Amino acid sequence: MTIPSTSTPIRLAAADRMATLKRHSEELLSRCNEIDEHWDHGVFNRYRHPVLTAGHVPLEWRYDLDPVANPFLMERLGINAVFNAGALEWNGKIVLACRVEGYDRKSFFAIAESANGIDNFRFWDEPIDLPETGEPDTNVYDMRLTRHEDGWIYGLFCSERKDPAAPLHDTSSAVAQCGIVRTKDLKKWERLPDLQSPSAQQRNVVLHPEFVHGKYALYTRPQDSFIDAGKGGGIGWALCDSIEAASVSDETIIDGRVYHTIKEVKNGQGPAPIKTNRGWLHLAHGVRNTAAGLRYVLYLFLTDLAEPWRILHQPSGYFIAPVGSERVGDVSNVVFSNGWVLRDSGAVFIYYASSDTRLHVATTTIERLLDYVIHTPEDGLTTRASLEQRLELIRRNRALLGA
Ligand code: M1P
Repeated sequence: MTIPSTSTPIRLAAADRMATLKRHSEELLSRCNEIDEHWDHGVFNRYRHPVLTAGHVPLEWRYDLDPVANPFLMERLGINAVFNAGALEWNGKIVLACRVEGYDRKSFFAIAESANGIDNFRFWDEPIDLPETGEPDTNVYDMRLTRHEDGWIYGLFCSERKDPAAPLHDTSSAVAQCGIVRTKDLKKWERLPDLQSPSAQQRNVVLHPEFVHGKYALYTRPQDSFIDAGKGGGIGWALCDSIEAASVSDETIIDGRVYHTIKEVKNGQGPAPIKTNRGWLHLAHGVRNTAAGLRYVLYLFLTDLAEPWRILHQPSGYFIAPVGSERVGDVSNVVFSNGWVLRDSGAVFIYYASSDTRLHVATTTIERLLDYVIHTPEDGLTTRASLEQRLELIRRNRALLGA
């Protein structure tokens, strides 16, 4: 059968559609974001719209714009989701190193930039051209950006490969390890060897911004198997002599998993901690099981300035949990964050993804976060302890109210 050449009406229809696609894309990209006034608990602001979605990805990354090669103007390489982003202030703007996932389930990293950090995020011309090691990554995701005192900006991310030990019928078992890149300009990235550690699996590895005892310091997450923590888990702390051949032998758990808490099943460090006058402020995610599957929430804790592995304060419960439409997506009931920025004004922008699908911002101040982390009661670990915390609050309030 001979295939007819594309007719003029088809080409004109494609041109029309291109104009419409461009208009819709520009409407989405330039949409203003506003604080959600219905959300008011004094800790942080939520916003009406996500800051980045699959729809924000440039059309030329998805469509073949050549009318001869693609006469129907079909999307050739669709984008499934934009989520889990590392964050940095860069030339007075906010840049996000996003996890962009194609229809083929593979992720890549791409920088999106906004002047105010709240709306009008636009991707740079091309995704990050990430070099490989000698062992190709099947997938990469969740880059944490750290501006290290050695002068480099590091990106630590998860590199996933099929488990070479898996039996033939097992097409799912994978090995997760920590990939490392560094840059000075966010454009040219140098790949360093993956982190070597005693753990079978490593995800959520984060570089501490300062040397500790003259060494690079890492937050790790040792795990026995790909999904479950097994006997491992918890946020680990490890030192290494070199970042160019990063290797750790000891991982000390500084924040473990605990029964009947928001981090019962697993937890992981979020972005690099923020240095404050009261200590290092950490954002992390905690995971528990429910009859409907895993639930991921975010929590905060504060560690000692001189001993960043020593926890000083850890509020009970979650700091951010998915609400409303955030609860639905490819992996529902998930919030995850690997990026936040402290601005000179004291404002803190927290970039969190919902349900592995889209990216949001929450804004607050460092003053509020420190107040929250220092003064929110810790988890008493029993229902009686929780009840006593609440009774103490109620009775103090009733006395204030003269009741
Ligand atoms: O699907 C939720 C998250 O699951 C993983 O996080 P963790 O290793 O803590 O289970 C990551 O794959 C993350 O990207 C994802 O958002």
